[in-house]
Amino acid sequence: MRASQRLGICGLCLFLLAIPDRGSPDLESTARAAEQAGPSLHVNGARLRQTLEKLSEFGRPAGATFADGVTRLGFSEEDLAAREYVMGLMRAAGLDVRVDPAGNIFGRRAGTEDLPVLLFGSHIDSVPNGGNFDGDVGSLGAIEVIRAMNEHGVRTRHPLEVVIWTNEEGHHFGKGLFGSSAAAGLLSPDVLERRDEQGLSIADWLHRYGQDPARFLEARLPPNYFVAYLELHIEQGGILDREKIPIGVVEGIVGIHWYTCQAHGFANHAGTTPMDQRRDALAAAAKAVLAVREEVRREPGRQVGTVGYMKVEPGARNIIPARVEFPVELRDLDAAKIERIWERIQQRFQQIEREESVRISCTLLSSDRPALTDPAIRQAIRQAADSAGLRFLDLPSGAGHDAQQMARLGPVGMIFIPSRGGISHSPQEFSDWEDIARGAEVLYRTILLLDRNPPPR
Ligand code: HGY
Ligand code: MN
Ligand code: MN
Repeated sequence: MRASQRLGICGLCLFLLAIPDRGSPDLESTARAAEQAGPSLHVNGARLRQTLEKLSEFGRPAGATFADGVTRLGFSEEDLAAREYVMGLMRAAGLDVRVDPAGNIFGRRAGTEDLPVLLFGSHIDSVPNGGNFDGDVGSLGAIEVIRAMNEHGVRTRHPLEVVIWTNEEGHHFGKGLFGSSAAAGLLSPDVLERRDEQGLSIADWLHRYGQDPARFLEARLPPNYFVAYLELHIEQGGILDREKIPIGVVEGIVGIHWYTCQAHGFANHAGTTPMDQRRDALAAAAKAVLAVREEVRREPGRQVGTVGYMKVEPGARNIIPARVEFPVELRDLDAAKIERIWERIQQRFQQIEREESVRISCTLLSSDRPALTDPAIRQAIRQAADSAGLRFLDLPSGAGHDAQQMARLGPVGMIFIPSRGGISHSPQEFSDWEDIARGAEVLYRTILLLDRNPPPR
């Protein structure tokens, strides 16, 4: 990890109080006031925490507590209810709220000039049995920034838009970054026919989200829609926590390939079929899992590969498994490396087919390109952290984010805060409330800096 760690002025302590600015109307002095505010926060950490704790109730298991995490899948009743709560927060903050044909929620705050927007936000859907911070911190942190600007009488040149992306995790329907992909014009309408375990299609869910699937392609944002896209997010890894550094300046976001594979064997009697006459789909799939891990480890670097589940049929202890479905997920900052590793994995699968007399077939479910963040936005984030007296560290993102789809449309930046123990996609996912407030403060200050000096096109 290139630790371009630069120490900012180390603030002695942070005040979790909104320091009332005397409402200076002009932009220059407002932004400068923010920069010169030192470690005091403009955002209200206690208020932000309260909204995050309320959001965590949508999809919390019955009888559970905050610490038990959440299941709030994109395109689910829990997500639908949570969206109403979040849109209520946006309206209460004075934002003009609209929902696009892919279900993405936008909340607009007028600027003083007719300019492209400064866009910032994240997602509120979760993985199954996930945590209460992934996506939520950036989504509700963005709304807290708007409230803080209202309280401080801040006007910006650029219109500001908070965005809540639909179905970022993609657990439903196997298309991650769904809403931001639609906004980037990367999805064709045939994706709407994908069905979930209840037999409902994405089109059915879009109707439930108040949208007309026939207008799906209108979700694509026009060219030059934003001058910069920013996303505050938990790191989901352990670097910042281990280094005890509160702010991460994201260098780039990994590409992610999702494949779905099937091992096709032959069901037969477990007692009467000799061991050398079996076509055992599960034994073949087990070899395939280890082959994925070996091929990912075969070359140096940060690449990762995962087989997250197996579905075995018919699934009885006295029948030789006939069919096994398993996913393969590959990630790296280098798309060519992902392809190279996948080639090697497929060769290993062909060898397993010969050894086990089992056919293995795989289809590409989705692939999202890696994305580098914008240097000028990275510098603005460093400057914002510095002005708040916060140390920062440049680092890559091993997690995928909506920002990587927005990078197709314009300059993006991401601000990370530490994840305790590097744990995420788990009920044990946790970030300190002070770190969350600090992250929102850096988002606040970065927006003001970019408003005055937007990144070059
Ligand atoms: O899977 C990911 O990297 C992200 O959390 N959706
Ligand atoms: Mn996320
Ligand atoms: Mn996630």
